[in-house]
Amino acid sequence: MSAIHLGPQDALLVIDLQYDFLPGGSLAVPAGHEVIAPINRLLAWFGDEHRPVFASRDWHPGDHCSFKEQGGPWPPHCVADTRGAEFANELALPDDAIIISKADTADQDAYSAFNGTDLAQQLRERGITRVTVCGLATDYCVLNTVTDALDEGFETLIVPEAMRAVDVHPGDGTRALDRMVARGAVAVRIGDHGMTALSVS
Ligand code: VGL
Ligand code: ZN
Repeated sequence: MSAIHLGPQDALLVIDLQYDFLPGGSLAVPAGHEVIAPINRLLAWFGDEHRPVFASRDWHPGDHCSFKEQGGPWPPHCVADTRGAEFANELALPDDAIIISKADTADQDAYSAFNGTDLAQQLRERGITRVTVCGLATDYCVLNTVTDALDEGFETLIVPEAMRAVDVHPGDGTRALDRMVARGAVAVRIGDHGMTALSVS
């Protein structure tokens, strides 16, 4: 197991930690709240090292194409400027977190935080070449963000203990993790102060 050292190349990406994806929300991810404590440890560490934090959010209009009423697969969720779209209050986001809103027009969905946003440009402007990805949900927005990050040329660390899956089909989350690693993401675990790479089996 090798320790990860943060440097000027690093940023943290927190994916969609919004009330509608947490227990009680309209598209609750099972045990989604369990990621908050590990993500807060990551936030403390990246903060100590003065590394930038990006927080994505699903930011849908009320008639979004992914909603069942519009023929999509999901119940209405994360409608812009509603409580369900707010970041969880328990999440210790720094005041200077950079917020990336996605899927904010009615006719397009975007699971990836890179899709239709300026995330890649904002990372490059800051000299970021490596991202650490955590959040919800493993099998949708995290998976698509991670594969886009790799396609965009970013070295990509993933933190399985700081993610949870929707698991529409049992095993979707595990398969998503396998796919991310197969594409080149490096799985890490959170240690006492920092992260270590998990050996790939
Ligand atoms: C997500 C389903 C629909 C996600 C977003 O954040 O993973 N999943 N919209
Ligand atoms: Zn959505």
